[in-house]
Amino acid sequence: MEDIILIAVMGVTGSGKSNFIRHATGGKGPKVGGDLESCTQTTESYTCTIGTRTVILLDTPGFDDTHRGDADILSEIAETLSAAYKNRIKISGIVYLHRIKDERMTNAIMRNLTMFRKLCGDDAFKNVVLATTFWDEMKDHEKGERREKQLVTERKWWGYMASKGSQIRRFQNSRQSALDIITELAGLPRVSLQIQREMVDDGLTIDHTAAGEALNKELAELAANHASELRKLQEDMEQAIKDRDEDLQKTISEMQDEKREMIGRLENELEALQADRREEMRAMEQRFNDQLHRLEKERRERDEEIDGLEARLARERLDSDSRLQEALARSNNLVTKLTSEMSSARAEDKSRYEKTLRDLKEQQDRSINEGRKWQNEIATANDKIMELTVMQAFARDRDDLGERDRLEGRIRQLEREKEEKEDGFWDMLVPLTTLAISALIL
Ligand SMILES: Nc1nc2c(ncn2[C@@H]2O[C@H](COP(=O)(O)OP(=O)(O)OP(=O)(O)O)[C@@H](O)[C@H]2O)c(=O)[nH]1
Ligand SMILES: [Mg+2]
Repeated sequence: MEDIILIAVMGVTGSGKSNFIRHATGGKGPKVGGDLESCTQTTESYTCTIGTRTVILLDTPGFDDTHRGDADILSEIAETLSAAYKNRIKISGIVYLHRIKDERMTNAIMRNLTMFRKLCGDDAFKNVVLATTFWDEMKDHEKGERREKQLVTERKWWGYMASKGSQIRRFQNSRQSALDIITELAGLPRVSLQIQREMVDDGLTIDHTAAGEALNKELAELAANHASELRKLQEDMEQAIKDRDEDLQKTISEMQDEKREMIGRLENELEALQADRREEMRAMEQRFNDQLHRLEKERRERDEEIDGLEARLARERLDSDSRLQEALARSNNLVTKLTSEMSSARAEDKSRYEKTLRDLKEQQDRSINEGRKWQNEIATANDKIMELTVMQAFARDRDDLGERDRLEGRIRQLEREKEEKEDGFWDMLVPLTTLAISALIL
């Protein structure tokens, strides 16, 4: 598993996580959302390759998701990360995204950030890239730069993480930019995250992890605030009843309903955080395990295919070597034969023998030179074929059929060119034999 790189992508809804992964995977990644609605509902993994290494990218739903509660999202992210850890895959890095065009650090952004920090733990901050998105939509670039600076300066925003080794980057909404960030993280020593250690090594349930406790505290505070506002509304209601102000009673009643609904939602969330999720954990672990097996199988097949090609190319080289040596050996025999015949030939035939021998030698030299040149050319073509075959295997693994077919076309073209060169070379060897024959019937 050492050459499998695991990178998680996190950030609030709409910060561009799925978009980042789509760029990294060359368009094969997740669906990206519109501007307002959150799009990614569950943690999904996608793969891309860097050189010959497979990278698993985890696309996570952002907190303050419009469809689900934060407790549910935290649980799901925690389960996925734990499943990876249980499968002995350590994290190479986390990309945390933030829209540079956001004017304010909203509650949602701050809650997301708090959860993220608790989930990582201080030791993992050196494996974090804090990246800003939407630079292409910042008309006032200097404003963006000022905001970025402020993000890094404020300890409660990115400052603390940056002081612990997190890198600050700008995502330029391009494939290269995504790959640059991934490559940087892929080169780092791997780490485990605090939530992984808490859940897997210490056997804690989500509500007892640092991130879970932080969320629990926040949800309980919010619920308490709403409850106190509800009490205040009750007092207002009693007053409105005394005043027989029916309009006000109606308004207050609506506000009370709203508050009760909010409290109900928060209580559900608090409950969700404490729910027994062992089944989900096991299912997630199995999913991760299946994915790893699939990757392993793909890699084995890829290795076999490449080994097969390597063996074929080596055989071809050996064949051509021995064919060339054979032709030269035959013509050497002829040289010996002609030389010995010449010594006993009549004086008037000697010059014909000499000429044939000269031609034969010249042809031999040319064949040796051309042979070397040809073999170099074939070796270069074979290297290229090998490189393209590896690229093609990776394109196939990531279902990039367009790229796979394009590479297939180039490989076939190279094979054809190689064949033509080969035919040309053997044609060039013919005079060695022809000369020999004409010499024989001398
Ligand atoms: N112009 C521009 N658009 C971006 C950038 N990053 C993301 N977007 C767009 O912003 C929208 C939301 O992006 P997503 O990648 O779906 O956001 P997300 O973080 O995955 O959101 P959730 O799945 O809801 O958590 C999409 O329409 C993206 O195309 C960027 O750097 N520049
Ligand atoms: Mg998404």
